[in-house]
Amino acid sequence: MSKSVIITCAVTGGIHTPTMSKHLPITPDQIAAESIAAAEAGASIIHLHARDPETGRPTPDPKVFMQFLPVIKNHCDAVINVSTGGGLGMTLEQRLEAALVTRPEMASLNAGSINFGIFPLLQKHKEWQHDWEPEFLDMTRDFVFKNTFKDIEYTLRELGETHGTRFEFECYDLGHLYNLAYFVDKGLIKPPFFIQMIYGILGGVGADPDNMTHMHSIAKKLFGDSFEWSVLAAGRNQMSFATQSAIMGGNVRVGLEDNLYIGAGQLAASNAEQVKKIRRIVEELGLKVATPDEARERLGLKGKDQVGF
Ligand code: KMH
Ligand code: ZN
Repeated sequence: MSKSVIITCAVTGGIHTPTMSKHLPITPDQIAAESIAAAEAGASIIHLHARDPETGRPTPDPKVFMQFLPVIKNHCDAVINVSTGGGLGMTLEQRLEAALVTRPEMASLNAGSINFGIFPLLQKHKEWQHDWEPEFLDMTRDFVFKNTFKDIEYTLRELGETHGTRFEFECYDLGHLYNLAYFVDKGLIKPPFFIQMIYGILGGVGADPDNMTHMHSIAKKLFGDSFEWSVLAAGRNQMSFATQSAIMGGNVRVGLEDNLYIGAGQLAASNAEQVKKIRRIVEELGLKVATPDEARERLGLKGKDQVGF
């Protein structure tokens, strides 16, 4: 019997900027409303970053997170996943601050360092709402998204061991699976763990379907049946890669963090629109969508009542 498909929705992220889409949620109220609607549409995990309500710039400030996390928790059952990726350019301490304060059921953990190039997005707009937007994108020509073994171990210990938070392990390339295998061998990552394979970030592995089949088969060799896996692809490959993952027995991630569009040249009006689309696809394939409690059970999460918000 095939397992149900866990839909994660990453509602705002720290990559896209306000000029790129008027539908990108910025304020705590917008982030809460988009998250609750995505959960109602079928997302069982909501992956969250925070933004400065005035400028839309990614912020690590736990006080901003605390303006939307309790609202989401009180209005839906979805698993809340607090990003430790934050915004490009933040220190690891800044990136971890909100998760250490809020002790969520789940947090992202980036499984290796990469060049993280989002500067090609500069070509899409001539005018920007805020000065920080083009500066932020341009900075990534010379930017390494640093996630060293020390950083990963620190996060596993301080957030995982200390607070019982479990992780969405973000793997942007094949080598990141081997980084995880090192920590599995050390006993710092225990099954069932959740691997998020990421395709199409400039600096990471490209969005070629062969890369997914290869990464999946290497993950099986390294980890056997002890892991759950999910796929996100940046930009226009989002839905086709999510579909391929569902067909191969994996889970899926959608949301405006990863892609602002719903079809060619057509901006998504909301996160829920993308969740509904992948849900339709999954159900048309004859598969079921996982409930939040099914996701909790499969990923070994501590429970909604064990968080710090
Ligand atoms: N923006 C995605 C490509 C994180 O939040 O830790 C990766 C991500 C990172 O979701
Ligand atoms: Zn993220």
